[in-house]
Amino acid sequence: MGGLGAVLAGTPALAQEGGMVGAPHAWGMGLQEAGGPIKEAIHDFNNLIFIIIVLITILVAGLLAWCLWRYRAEANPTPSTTSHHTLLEVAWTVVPVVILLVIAIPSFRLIYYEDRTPNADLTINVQGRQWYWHYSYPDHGNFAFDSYPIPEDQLPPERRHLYRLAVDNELVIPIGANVRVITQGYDVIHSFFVPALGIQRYTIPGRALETWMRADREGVFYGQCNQICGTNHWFMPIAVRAVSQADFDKWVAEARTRFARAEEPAAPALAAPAQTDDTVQIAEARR
Ligand SMILES: [Cu+2]
Repeated sequence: MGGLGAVLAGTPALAQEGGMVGAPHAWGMGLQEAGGPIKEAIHDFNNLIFIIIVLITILVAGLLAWCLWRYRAEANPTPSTTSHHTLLEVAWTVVPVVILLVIAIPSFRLIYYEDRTPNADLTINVQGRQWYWHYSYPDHGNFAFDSYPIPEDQLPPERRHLYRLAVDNELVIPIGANVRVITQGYDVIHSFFVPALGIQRYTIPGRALETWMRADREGVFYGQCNQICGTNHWFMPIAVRAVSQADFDKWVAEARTRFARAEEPAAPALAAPAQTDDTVQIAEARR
C-alpha cells in the first residue's frame, strides 16, 4: 500500500462513471437491472414466481369472496354438515405438490448455475476483513489491494448519491469474461454481494468458497457486505467495474506496479494475522 494519498487517488485510468450503474435508486421496485447473465436468470425466475403468486392470490381471494356471498346465512339457511370429501382432499394435496415441483425445478437449475462456472476466464480472490475488502488477481501477476469506501466529502456532487457504495480501489473485470470468485474470510464471516451481477457468497475464515460472476455490459456494479460483521459493517461497500478487454489489460498493467506485492501468496493465508499498522491507520483516517 503506497500510503493514504495513493489510496485516495483511486483508479485514475478509469475515474469516470461510464456505462451502466448498478446501484439502488429512489422508488426502485423489484430487482436491480441485470448487468450479466446470472442476474438475467434471477430475473426470469423471479418473474415466474411472481406470476404463480399472483394467480394463487387471485384464486384464493376469489374463492373466499364467492364462499362469503354464496353461503351467507340469508342465502343458505341450512348449512351443509359435510366433514370429508376424498376427491377434494386429494386435489388440494396434489395440486400444491405440482406447483412446488414447477417452482423447484427452475430453482435448483438456477442455484447450480450461480454456484460455479465450468470455464473460467480468470480468477479473483475476495477476502472480507474487518472492515474492508482485500482483492487479489492470482493469474494476473498476483497483485493484491484493499478497497475502502470514499468519504462523503470527497465525492464530487454528481457522485454524492453513491456515498457508502463508491470505493477507492474498485474490482475491475473484463466484460464477457467468466470470472471465478474465490471467497475467504480473514476474521469473521462477511458476505460478498453485488445485486446487479447476481453474485452473493459468504467469506468464511478457514474456508475457500467458489462462485462466479460475469458482466455483459460496461459499467459499475455496486454492492455491500451482506452479513453483519461488526461495528463497521457499513464500511464495506463493493464496486465492480466492467470494462472492455483492452481497458482491462491497461488497468492490469498499471495495477501490477501500483499494487505490487511479490511476497503475497497466491491464496491469502487462512490464519488471521493481526492487522498491519497501515490498514489500521487508513481505517482510522476514514472514520
Ligand atoms: Cu463485512
